[in-house]
Amino acid sequence: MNRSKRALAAACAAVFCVSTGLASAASVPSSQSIATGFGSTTWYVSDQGGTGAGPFSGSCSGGPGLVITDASGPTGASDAYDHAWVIFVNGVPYSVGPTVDLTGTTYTGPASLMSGLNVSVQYHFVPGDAVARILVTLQNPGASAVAVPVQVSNNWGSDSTTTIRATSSGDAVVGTDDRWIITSDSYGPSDPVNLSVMYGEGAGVVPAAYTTTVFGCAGAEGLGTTFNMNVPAGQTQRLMMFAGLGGVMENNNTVLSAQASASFFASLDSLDPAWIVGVGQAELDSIVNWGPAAPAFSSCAGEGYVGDQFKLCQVICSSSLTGKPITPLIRLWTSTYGADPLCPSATAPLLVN
Ligand SMILES: [Ca+2]
Ligand SMILES: [Ca+2]
Repeated sequence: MNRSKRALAAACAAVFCVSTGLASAASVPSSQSIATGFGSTTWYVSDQGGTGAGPFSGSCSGGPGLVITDASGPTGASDAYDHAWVIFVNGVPYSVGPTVDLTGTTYTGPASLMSGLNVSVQYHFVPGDAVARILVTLQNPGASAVAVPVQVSNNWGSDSTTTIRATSSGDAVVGTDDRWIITSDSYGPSDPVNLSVMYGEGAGVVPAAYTTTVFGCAGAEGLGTTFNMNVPAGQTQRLMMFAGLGGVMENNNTVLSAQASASFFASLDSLDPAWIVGVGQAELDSIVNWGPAAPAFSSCAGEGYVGDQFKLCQVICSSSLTGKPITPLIRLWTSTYGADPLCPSATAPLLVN
């Protein structure tokens, strides 16, 4: 977790943007194992996530339902999940059927009419980190608003030894004020550490409830999340969530690294650009569980900087484009002006860590 890693990720994101743009869409069977190349990180997906009894009861019976059945973290530690990231609409699991689109590491299910909404779910498995992005699209084709609960159900591989290691509120207790939650087993950890990011700062829609008891699958320990949605007629709303494994941005399996990584999942501005690759502006604008991003940087002059501040802005921004070391300049900026500088090369503040 350091600036160079983050800057590198941003640069890779730009390149990857081009490569995914060229990657051809392919219709593939819905059962897939997707290794992302970040250590041994591997995600297993299928359409067997049904429980027979809704999101937070029943069992992993294997009925229709899109699911990340399991995942291995960057170190190769296996058994992150016993079925997770199943999306239920009013208690019914979203199912993709026999085939899906797989473009690069982006797995996209077809739209399915559920409770009056066209629902689709996409999993994007980030190549450079042990991170999955879960994007739920709810499109209302009707003439009146649709109010419906959307439930997200995760059963942990850590089973009866599940331990809540950290939450974004600063304690080890799960509450709806928690944007993210880190759990693991009570060993080394042995199974991959699990980071679950359910919403961002400034969100218009946050979970109405969390439960740590879900459907049974080698125990019922997990994280169940309920969003009470209300999608206006003719409109589209989206929910974006993230899953992290092990050290998340580091190739290890420590709670400390997962916790350091979690701090980057605060807002649209702090997210690594690589994590939202492929999500267009219109889609970002429709995401209701993250607050809007800060206005884009225009230019040093356009920001209204004058004198020394204008000159320092120019040096930092031109150096950030050429890759020269800029940390001392950023420290000077931050200590003088009390905020992180912004540059056109970065969609997020240039954080000093
Ligand atoms: Ca379990
Ligand atoms: Ca908490």
